[in-house]
Amino acid sequence: MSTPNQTDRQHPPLPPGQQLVAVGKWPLIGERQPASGNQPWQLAVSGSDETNVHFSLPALHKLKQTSLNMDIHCVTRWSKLSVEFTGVLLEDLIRSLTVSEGIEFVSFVAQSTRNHSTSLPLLEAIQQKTLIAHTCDGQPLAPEHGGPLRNVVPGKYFYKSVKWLKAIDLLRADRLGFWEAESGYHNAADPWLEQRYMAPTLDRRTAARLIADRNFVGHDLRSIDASGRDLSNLMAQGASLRNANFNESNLQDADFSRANMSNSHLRKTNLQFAKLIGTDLEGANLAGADLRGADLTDSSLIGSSFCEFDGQGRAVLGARIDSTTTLPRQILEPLTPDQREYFLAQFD
Ligand SMILES: Nc1nc2c(c(=O)[nH]1)N[C@H]1C(S)=C(S)[C@@H](COP(=O)(O)O)O[C@H]1N2
Ligand SMILES: [Mo]
Repeated sequence: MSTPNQTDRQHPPLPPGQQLVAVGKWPLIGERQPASGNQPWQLAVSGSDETNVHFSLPALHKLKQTSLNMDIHCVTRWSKLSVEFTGVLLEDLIRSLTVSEGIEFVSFVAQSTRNHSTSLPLLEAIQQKTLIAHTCDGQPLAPEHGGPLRNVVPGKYFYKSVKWLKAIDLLRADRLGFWEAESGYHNAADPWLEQRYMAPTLDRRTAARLIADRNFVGHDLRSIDASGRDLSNLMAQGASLRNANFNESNLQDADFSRANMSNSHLRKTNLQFAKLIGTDLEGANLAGADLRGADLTDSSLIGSSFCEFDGQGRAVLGARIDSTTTLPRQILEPLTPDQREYFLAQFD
């Protein structure tokens, strides 16, 4: 399978497992503001034969400008179609430079307290039409979305697009980005191939022991397979359970307070009286889960699913809630419209 480019629309409009945000919505993901400093804004480029290469914003505006229309696909399963970014193509930016011998990768580095970055093979970044963008839909890029400058990479999950871009490092060896290292997000990030996560790092013996003990507290159990298990009363406060598979498991009375369960698989799980307080459930699938008595106070639900629909838009596998479910209405706000409607129909 190949990655479609912007003019190739024979593919379905949405990559697998993605759902559309409401018109006009653009969720904020990850860091919310740049680290202070870098005023007036400067973009540094390393890895060329020239020394000390910097571009000010006015200097970037003097280079050839390109506008491209792209679809945003977040790894946490929300998509926003047709956003127009304007700026300088990476290809045009580095054309004026002599890239040093042996360079094969590019790292995009943010002005960020955690030194946020992401990387790609240089050739791929160029082929994907990576843009150093200062303008979005005709307006200066908003600070919360990375203004004054971010890179955008059409055709990759959006974590390859770094907000508050301060440096482009041309490298001989790859340097894994923040989310790729921290969360196990796939380094290739092709949404059409659903390259969301690298292979699990957890060994099976450890996983089996933790499952037997029903104690996940504070552990890093990304991508663990705990499907079809009896895990009632599981203790999992603060655990990292990104992409964990709990499909059809019994999680009655489990405590997932403050756990990271983004993109976890909770289809048809029994979550009766489970504590999902302050839990990150972004992109999680809870279709058909039993949430009676469960507490979802302060959980984060960007891109989460609670219901599957048939071809006619009828709810076929909805999560079960009732008056004993604690689900404050404001936490439903970031759900996609069809998912929200499913709940609102339950409340009536
Ligand atoms: N500096 C910085 N850039 C970042 C992130 C971040 O946390 N810090 N998160 C990434 C992720 S995971 C996504 S989905 C997009 C979100 O961009 P948005 O907040 O404009 O929607 O930014 C990407 N770039
Ligand atoms: Mo993301």
